[in-house]
Parts: sequence; C-alpha cells; structure tokens
Amino acid sequence: MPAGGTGMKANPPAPPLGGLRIGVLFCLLWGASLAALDPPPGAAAFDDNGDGRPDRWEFFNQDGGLSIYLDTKGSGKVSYLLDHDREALRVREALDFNGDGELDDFYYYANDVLVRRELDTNYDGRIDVWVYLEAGVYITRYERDKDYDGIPELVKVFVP
Ligand SMILES: [Ca+2]
Ligand SMILES: [Ca+2]
Ligand SMILES: [Ca+2]
Repeated sequence: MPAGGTGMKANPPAPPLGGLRIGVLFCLLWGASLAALDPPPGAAAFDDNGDGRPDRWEFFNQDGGLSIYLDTKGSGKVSYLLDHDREALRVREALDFNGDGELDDFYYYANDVLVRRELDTNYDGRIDVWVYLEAGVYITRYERDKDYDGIPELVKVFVP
C-alpha cells in the first residue's frame, strides 16, 4: 500500500498513460484479428446462393468452437463472421459495414454478453472507436481516436 493513500474514498480517473497503453494493446489485438479474416484452408465451404463460388465457411476455431464466415456481398471476401467458443457461446462478431472488403465493426462477447464494440469509422483498417459495456447495454467507457493515429484522445468514463 502506498503511503498517504486515501483508502477507498478516492476514485481518480485513469492517467493518460493508461489510455495510451490500452490503445497500443488494441492495436496489437487488431493486428492479430486482421490475420484471422480469411477462412482457413480446411474450412468447410458452401455455395448458398448457387453462383459457383463459396460464400459460407464453417470450421472449428482454436478455442474448439464453431466459426461461421460469410461473404454476404459477393465480393469474394468475408463480410461477416461469428466465432463461438466450445460451449457454443458467442465470442466475436464482425462485419464489413461499408462493403470495401475489410471488416470495420467488431463485437466482443464474454459469456455470450456484449462487452466491447470496436469500430473503424474512417475505414483505414485501424480501430478508432472503442465502446465498453456492462450487462450488454450499459456503456461504461467510450474512447475515440480523433486523429486516427491509433491512440484515443477522447476518453469518457460513465459511472453507473
Ligand atoms: Ca469495410
Ligand atoms: Ca480507422
Ligand atoms: Ca489519435
């Protein structure tokens, strides 16, 4: 315990460095998720719309859960994906909102409940909005990278 602490009374806002560290962390996570966008070679492929090209892929991911990737726009690229864990609970959902072939809207779940949403609002391939939720609906924290350098300048914390 640090000397001169005020015990449980004070609840100071996170220092700027905390936000920076979080931003860097999510840049790393974002890089990792980019590599996972293409269905793996062993995925079962389906041609749901009958145009002769696969538009749905299903496979068991590294967590042992079912992953479903869809090409909903006929672009040949994944425009929607849903990852489950081995208990068939949602882990991640993502979609390509603007149809440029790159996913830009991500939903992360814990025990099938939405805990975080990440958006690439200028479609440059980097996340610039982070929204943290409690119980799937209550926003507890909002971060925005206003100059698109990967580091959020605007951080809002909402106390219930
Ligand atoms: Ca996109
Ligand atoms: Ca962006
Ligand atoms: Ca920034």
